Amino acid sequence: MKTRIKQAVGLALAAGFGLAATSSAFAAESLQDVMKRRGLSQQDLMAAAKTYVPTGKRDEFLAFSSGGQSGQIIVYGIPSMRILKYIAVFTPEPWQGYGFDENSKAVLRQGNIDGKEINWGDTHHPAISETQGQYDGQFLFINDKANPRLAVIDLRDFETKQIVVNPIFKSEHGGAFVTPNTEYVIEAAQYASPLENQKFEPLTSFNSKYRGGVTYWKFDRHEGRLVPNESFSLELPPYSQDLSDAGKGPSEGWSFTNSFCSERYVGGIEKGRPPYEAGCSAKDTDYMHVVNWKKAAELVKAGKATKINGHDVLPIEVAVKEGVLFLVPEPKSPHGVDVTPDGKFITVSGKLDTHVSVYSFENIMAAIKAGKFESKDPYGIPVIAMKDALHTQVELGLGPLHTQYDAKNCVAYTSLYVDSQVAKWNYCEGKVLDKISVHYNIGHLMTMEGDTMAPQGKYLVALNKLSIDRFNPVGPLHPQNHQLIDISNDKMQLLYDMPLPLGEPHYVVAIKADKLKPAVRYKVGTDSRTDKPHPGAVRAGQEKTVRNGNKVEVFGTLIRSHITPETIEVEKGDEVTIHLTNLERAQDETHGFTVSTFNVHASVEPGKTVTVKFKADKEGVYPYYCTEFCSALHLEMQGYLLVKPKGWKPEKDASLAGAGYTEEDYKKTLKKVADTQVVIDQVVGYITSVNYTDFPDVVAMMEDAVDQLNRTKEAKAKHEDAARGADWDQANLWAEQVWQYQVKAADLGLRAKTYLEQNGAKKVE
Ligand code: CUK
Ligand code: CUA
Repeated sequence: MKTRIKQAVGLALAAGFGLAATSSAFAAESLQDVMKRRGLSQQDLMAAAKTYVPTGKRDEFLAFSSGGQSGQIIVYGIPSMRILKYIAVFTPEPWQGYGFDENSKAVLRQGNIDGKEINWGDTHHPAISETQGQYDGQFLFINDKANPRLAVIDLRDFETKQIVVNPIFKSEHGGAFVTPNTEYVIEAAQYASPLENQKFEPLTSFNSKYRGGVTYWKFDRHEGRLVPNESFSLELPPYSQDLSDAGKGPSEGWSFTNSFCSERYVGGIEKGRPPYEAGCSAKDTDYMHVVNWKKAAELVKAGKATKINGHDVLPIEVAVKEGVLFLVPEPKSPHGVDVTPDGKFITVSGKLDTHVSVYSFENIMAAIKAGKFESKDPYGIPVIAMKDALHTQVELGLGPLHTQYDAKNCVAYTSLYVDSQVAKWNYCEGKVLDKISVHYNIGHLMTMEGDTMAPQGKYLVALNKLSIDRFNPVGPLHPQNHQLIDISNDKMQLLYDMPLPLGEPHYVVAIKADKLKPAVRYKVGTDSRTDKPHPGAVRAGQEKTVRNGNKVEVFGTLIRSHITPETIEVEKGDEVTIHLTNLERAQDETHGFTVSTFNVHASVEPGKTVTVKFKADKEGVYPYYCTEFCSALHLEMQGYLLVKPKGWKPEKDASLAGAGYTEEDYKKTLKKVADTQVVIDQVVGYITSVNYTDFPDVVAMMEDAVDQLNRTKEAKAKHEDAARGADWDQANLWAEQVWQYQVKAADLGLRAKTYLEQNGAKKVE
């Protein structure tokens, strides 16, 4: 019997800790042998050594990549390039229950536009919250270009907490970019449209009635939410606004937004006019918008804004009069606009120009101060001459797009889309330092914390649009290719190709992993989407089912390996709401929950309470079960939803058929229970002999174990009672239940013991 217990416990232990196996079979093979067998060069080996993260070890940086059209965020480690998580943002994600339980649905549905459900997003630019221009690791923001929206993710649990819809745009692109203390999250429009909601204007009124803009979303760091009624926008001309960046250091308080198609061309090939791409790149220059957002915010506070769709919009006229909006010409069809770490310069890449242009913030300010403008645009906005604003221009190659910065002074990296290269260059002196080829058609690139005031250097990731023949073919739709490049030396070195098979990622940001402090469990009864106590939460023993008219509300719990309640009986047509609280406190003890055919699913992490809701609109028997392999008796984490015809009554007393257990069986079970208790006592003896109270994770595991053991009392009383009445079925099954609780307690105890041994627990006297 004891072996059986040990096996059960050992199984759980192995599952929990993933015991590493070492094989001596490979010891006979030398490194040279492996290189030969696999056709690896010295350089391959060097690259492998720079990226390989041994089992059990962790990455130095965590990257948050836009998931493109998947509407999600992809989290991976650097340098290993191992994918760690998908964060569901604008798209339902069944594993995490996102969009399949009521609490996450409430977040997803905040993204409805004019009452329409939207179940996808085109994510482009993630941004990590900053304090004094440096990543603080608290929050993450990301935009949806297609349906102009912005989302907030809390990095304490990596969950999406809020989606806001832009009140005046119909598309957007220049977001999310944060101000140096995350007072605001910047989001600029892309394709101009009338700002009033559901307003039709013909394209012939493009110049007069269509508008672009930039929105400054107020962020409440304490609440961890954007505050729509303290947010505002600046009306901009119908130039297609593109990317944005916030000033920092000397340029703090200002922001910069690119544009393309400032020709305001509206196509019309159907009417014999030249197509968009011809009309939108006719002029040699477009405009960079230069905005004093600090002063704009004050003007809005002072009541100078106009309400459009209930949202504060500062009109162009007011912005010009008050001196908060200026334009600077930039070479043809620019894309990235990237402020240098010292905040002194702004790098702009013109897609159709071979140069990057480095603008000097000081020069721009001098021109503004002197009132030195070369002209006004058709909307009356003063235009600063390019030559007055420029610091330098550097010829890099074909199709420069985006720029990131190095830890080394004045060193920048720019992606060259057409050349499929990364250029390393010096923006202070205006010279090229190195180039490396990537595969193929690079869009964004990213260095570690490379858009902050304190870039970390070390690695660069090239986000290649195409992978063509790099990977094993998987049909006409190819993965994207994120290539890891070592930038710690003068020459860049390509280290690794990572296929990314989810959406088309645009931008990615990477933060030092030790800046993140994610939780491992929730306070019991938390609604993780509001961060507040969930009204449907109950503690162990308080589970109940409440009927109110045709509404049935279940307050249930989950703990290894049991769903309470085990049966839910309703009538056809009832509206069923099931709240589930995961009572576990152990790390990584998630339970899932689904009910057959009702399209609901919840992922219930330790401490979380989640609600699923559906209409029981068809009669029948529907199993529900835990969907995560959470313990050896996971499959037994089950129950039945019985949907009865209206007014149904049982024909006779519905006692369940007997299983035919004997007194002998009962005694065997009692022996098993006694043996298990010995194991538990030994483990408890060890744990209490060391300083276990110094380890919060162990304390949490012990609380869970005690919870389990406390439950044996009631079951014990029941089996003893049944035995007195010689009801051996009941006696044996309740004794088995005692053993179930013991096994779970023993499993937790052994996990705790291993943890203590591995983390240097000390004997106490
Ligand atoms: S964008 Cu896609 S490559 Cu949306 Cu930042 Cu440049
Ligand atoms: Cu809980 Cu499987």
